[in-house]
Amino acid sequence: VAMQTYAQRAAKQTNPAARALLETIERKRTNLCVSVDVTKQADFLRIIDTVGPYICLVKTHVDVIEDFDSSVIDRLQELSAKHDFLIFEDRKFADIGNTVALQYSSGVYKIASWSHITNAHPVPGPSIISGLSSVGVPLGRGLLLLAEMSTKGSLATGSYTEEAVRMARANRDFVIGFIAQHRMDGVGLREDESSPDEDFLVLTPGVGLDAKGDAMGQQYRTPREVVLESGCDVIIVGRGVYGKDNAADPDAVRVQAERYRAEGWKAYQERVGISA
Ligand code: UP6
Repeated sequence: VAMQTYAQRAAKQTNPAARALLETIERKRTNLCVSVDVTKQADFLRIIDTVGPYICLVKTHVDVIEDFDSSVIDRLQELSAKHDFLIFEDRKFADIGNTVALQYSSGVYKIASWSHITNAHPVPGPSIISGLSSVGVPLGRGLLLLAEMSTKGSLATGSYTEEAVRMARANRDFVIGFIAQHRMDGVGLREDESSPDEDFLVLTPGVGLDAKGDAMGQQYRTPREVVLESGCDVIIVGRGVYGKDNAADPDAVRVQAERYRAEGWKAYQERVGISA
């Protein structure tokens, strides 16, 4: 699967969010997702308007926006239509099925009503997928399981990662892939199980070209390491694009978004053997 083009893979997806994401990647020739972790809605919307042309997906943490009101979601959806990208609320659900169904559908944010893709920790077991899918499947949404994390000392390794993949395999209508650091095809198969014809999307945070990490355990790898060497499909970049001094300067943000888009796409072309 890692050798196939995004277009070839799009055609085989049955989940609408997975298909739309792969089609968007192919149409816009970008596997860049920008993570916009800022606390003011004006900054949030300005950065998204700037990076919009260069991304397939925007990743949000809406609960860090201090001056949040529902108009932020209206604007976000307008930008999604204007620039042709999907929306991924990085909610990292982690509770029992009944609670996550409420958190996903209700409350201040009503995530399921606007976020094409969201994610969950597999730690509660398969019931977290049942809870979220009861809300998300009728809306055509997709779920990513956190099979690995980018942070130093992460506990999501080994048999935990393998069980996450097994949970995904059992829920292919809703689970479209993983937040992980490597491709997961065939991971966790028992000896008596034959290799299924499966295509999980792998979206990878912890991507940076200028830093190796931060002071709080984050670890960065380059787009080339992530896409070419580890076979991941989408690079998720936050502070590398808007970080430190850039956030207020749209030109600086644009330059970084173009740079990460180019690096991610070059690594993909090399992986599937397309000459630039
Ligand atoms: N994120 C990680 N690592 C994970 C999972 N999620 O960094 O394993 C998320 C963070 C943040 C973004 O919540 O929103 O990806 C990374 O931001 P950065 O590029 O600024 O470090």
